[in-house]
Amino acid sequence: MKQRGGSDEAKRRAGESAAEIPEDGDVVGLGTGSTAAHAIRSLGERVDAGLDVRGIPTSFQSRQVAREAGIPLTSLDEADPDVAIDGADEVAPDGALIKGGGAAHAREKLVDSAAERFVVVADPSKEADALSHAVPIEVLPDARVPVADAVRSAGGDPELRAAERKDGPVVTDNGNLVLDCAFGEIDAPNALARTLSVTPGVVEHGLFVGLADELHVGDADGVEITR
Ligand code: ABF
Repeated sequence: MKQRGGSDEAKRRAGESAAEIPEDGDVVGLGTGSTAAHAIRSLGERVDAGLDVRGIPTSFQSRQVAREAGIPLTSLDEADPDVAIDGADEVAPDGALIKGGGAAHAREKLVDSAAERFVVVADPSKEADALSHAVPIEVLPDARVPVADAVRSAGGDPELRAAERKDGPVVTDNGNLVLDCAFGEIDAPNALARTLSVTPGVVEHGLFVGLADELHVGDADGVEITR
């Protein structure tokens, strides 16, 4: 699995810390990315030891990790998550996030926002004084050009995400494309989020504002938890 940014040890500590949260009977949103994968594997060890939880994956990748870890799965059709554990690409001091580096942010936002408690797992490389990472926007394939125009009108610089291992674009689990949109430092994430949300053809964007309840940041010495 691709490792972005910080050390795998820091990610593992953060993931293991968050995996301690779920209790018997809980439904757990299972995030995407390498940090969330540590949480899923750690939760799988607790399931092995007798913990009774069900998971709701946020992507094909997290579904695979959860199946390998032996976590029984369910869906939003059946239950709302009590807890969701998910990674991030950038975390601001007020808990606003940019997500979507794994192109899974549409289902991540669905599951994370449905959860009673949304726990973000990260390493220190993700923390920033202000959000400035490019914002991933999942778009319907036919909407690529009009959405790119709308992003430019909003002051952004859109770039179609290309697949790493083959010619052509990244295609999401939902069959859509991703525009990575650089806005520089984002002064008003809420306003930008609203603008993007109402743009026709946008399936979902990676600004997660006002959603995170708790942040677990791992480093070489331990885990810092912020609520
Ligand atoms: C997902 O994986 C994303 O929303 C975020 O883009 C990314 C974080 O990846 P990692 O934990 O591998 O750094 O949670």
